[in-house]
Amino acid sequence: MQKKSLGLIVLTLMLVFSNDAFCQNPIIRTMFSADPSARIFGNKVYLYPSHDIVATETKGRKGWFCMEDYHVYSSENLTDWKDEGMIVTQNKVPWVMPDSYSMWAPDCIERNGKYYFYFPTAPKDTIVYGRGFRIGVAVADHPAGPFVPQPLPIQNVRGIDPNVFIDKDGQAYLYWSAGNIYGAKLKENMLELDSDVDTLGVLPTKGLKEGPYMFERKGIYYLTYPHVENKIERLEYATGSHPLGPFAFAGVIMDESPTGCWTNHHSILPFNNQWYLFYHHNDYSPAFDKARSVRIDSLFFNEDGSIKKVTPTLRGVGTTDASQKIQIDRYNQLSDQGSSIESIDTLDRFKGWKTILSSKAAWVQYNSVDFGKKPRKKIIVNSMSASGGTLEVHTQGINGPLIAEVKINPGKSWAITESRLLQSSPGIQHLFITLKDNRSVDIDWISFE
Ligand code: FUB
Repeated sequence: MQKKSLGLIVLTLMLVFSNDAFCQNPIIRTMFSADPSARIFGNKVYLYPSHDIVATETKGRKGWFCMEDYHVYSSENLTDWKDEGMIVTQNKVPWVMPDSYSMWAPDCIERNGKYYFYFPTAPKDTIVYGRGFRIGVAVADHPAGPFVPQPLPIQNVRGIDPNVFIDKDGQAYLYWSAGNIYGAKLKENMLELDSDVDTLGVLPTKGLKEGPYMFERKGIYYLTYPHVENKIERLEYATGSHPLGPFAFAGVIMDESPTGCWTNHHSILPFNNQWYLFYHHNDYSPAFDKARSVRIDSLFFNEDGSIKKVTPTLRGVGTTDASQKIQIDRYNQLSDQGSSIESIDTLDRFKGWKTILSSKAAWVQYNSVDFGKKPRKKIIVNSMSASGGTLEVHTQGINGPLIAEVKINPGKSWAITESRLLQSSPGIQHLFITLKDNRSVDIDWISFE
């Protein structure tokens, strides 16, 4: 075999089997994930989402939320996420109704070296607990478990979407929802309420409110929550000077989903001097909005402490290493004409997306690619084009420096094309990929060597 083709095979295998860094949205690409609660424990961010699955005749209720367990994920940089495995499952919690598939939005917090995982679900003893949701706790010595569920749910709490906050003075609070948002003090043991339940009622009175998430910044307590102001949920917040309020409505964090995903659910945290919003959207399930996926975008504050509205992006956060597969379908911007994004395989949406450039001068912009210190020599493009076509790659702007011209051969299946770079600059670059003529090209990913 010729050296060149052997090299190409090795490269292809490396790219196929490498541990991809996915800083784009959605961030979990192997299963559905929703209701993200992100926490910093040690030097890592841990993500505790719900785990949507699709109901069948024998599993859950068709057309509705269906969740049987929870996984936890960890990351040191918000871009590489590791699935640490399943931590709690419905039929191994003593008080939970078997096969109820109702393991909804959870949260987790650390206190004195123990990790407390809070989760809402349906109890099996409806005579004792009534119908509807209760909230349980599972405890671990490590953020990724193993978690041991408590034998009974928390007394005097009925509802969903638990959220826990520990104030600077060490007092812990539990928040949850049941149409409205409720809050109470937690005992030092983190397993029992230590006060009456407050309805946090100065929020908008009309429309469902759920998914509370409390945080404090510069003495302001932010009670953030999804609310149905119109037809579907948007993320809002209220502020106060005490963890149990009173709170005054302060604004909208994220508008309703432009494609109609009915729920949104979030958490907010600072990491390495930047604030982030974790939320969800039904990226892998466009026709069914109860199979959702976690996203991250940056969040910013105004001088007065108010939150700037976050516009959801596909690009997400962080930089992308130039030598990895750069999924340009998670773009920053697309040209108005001649460009589109489609699933690679509509029967298996977890295969991801492709960018289609179909008319002359159509373009896609992908920001923050890290070229490191050494100059790169070539670009690798995984693409498909029935007619063959030519791509141009610019940096800095559509008319910025031309770094590559890639001629794609005609073909009916995905193929890798390599081209020498015309020039290469170190550091972080924004990429602009343009179609040179009218011959349409589908692009799966690009990479630099
Ligand atoms: O995931 C099930 C429910 O959908 C959550 O508990 C709500 O917050 C909404 O996201």
